Amino acid sequence: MKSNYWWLLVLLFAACGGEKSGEVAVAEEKVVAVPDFIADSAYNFIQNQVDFGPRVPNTEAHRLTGDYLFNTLESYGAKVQDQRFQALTFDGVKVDLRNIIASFYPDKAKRILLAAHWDTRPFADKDEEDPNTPIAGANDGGSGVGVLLEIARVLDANPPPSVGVDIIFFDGEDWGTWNGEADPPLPANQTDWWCLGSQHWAKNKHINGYTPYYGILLDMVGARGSQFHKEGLSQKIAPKIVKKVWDRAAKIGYGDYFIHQEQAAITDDHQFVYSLGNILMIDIVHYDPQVGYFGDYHHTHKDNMEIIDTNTLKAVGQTVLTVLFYE
Ligand code: AHN
Ligand code: ZN
Repeated sequence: MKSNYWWLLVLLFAACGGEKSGEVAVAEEKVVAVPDFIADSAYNFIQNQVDFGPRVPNTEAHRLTGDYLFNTLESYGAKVQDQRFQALTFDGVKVDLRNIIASFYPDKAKRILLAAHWDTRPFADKDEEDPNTPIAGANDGGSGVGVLLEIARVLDANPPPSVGVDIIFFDGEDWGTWNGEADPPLPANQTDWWCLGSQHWAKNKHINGYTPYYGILLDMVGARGSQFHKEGLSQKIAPKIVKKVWDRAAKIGYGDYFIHQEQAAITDDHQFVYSLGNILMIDIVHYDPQVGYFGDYHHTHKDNMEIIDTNTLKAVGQTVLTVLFYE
């Protein structure tokens, strides 16, 4: 909150200075009060998920985590809905899946959709020591949900933004094909082995004709030292939204995290929200264009609480929150 008053003073000063010297004042953006995103709180939301154990579909930890997410969103005043369905994994398992959909200020017409996946990968196929056991998924799964739960908490505790906000936790994102192996043929009603929840939701939206202004997906947004480049598909379908988010990050001091450089397009939930659901959604995802892949913890047992950093959570959370309040 302090920083908002600071900006106000700077603007007033700039405006007065301009008048005195007879210069034409540059049109300044109206200052909006943006609440604080508390990174320690987001961290705790990640810890709570990890404490349930791996959130692998068809397990008790997955069921209990789903209830925890539903109840937590409801406790922050959102109207929350479950979307339960079944899907088939690449290795032939029929999984019971659950998308969790929360609406804040459901009567507002202009809406922003925020999303993350809440399931975790059932194996650690890129781990050299122990590839056959499920990962903790602190960053891959946990971090996006943790940031969005903190945004939900902040929305409840503060005067609302002008826009309505929907938060979707997609299930079944991360049971895709084993690293390096070819995709088996798909069932008729599935487009990909990854992202089962977003595929289902995009074809069966919780509200008929639901058309948010745009969407932002968060995936792997909590690791120490992460940088976020402009993901290829996001940049292709919604360059203005990407620019808006990256410019906002720079403006509030997170330019070291949000890099003005494009990276390859990746398969992630935003792809299906766009291609099957016709909604412009961008992806904020930790992907290292130098390495040409996700971080070294990706789909290994390194993806635990030790790699989570509140500075990264703050950069992403405060940026997304600020974008919301400026809409
Ligand atoms: C690819 O592996 C190319 N896409 C999967 C995206 C993903 C997995 N995000 C988190 N885990
Ligand atoms: Zn993953």
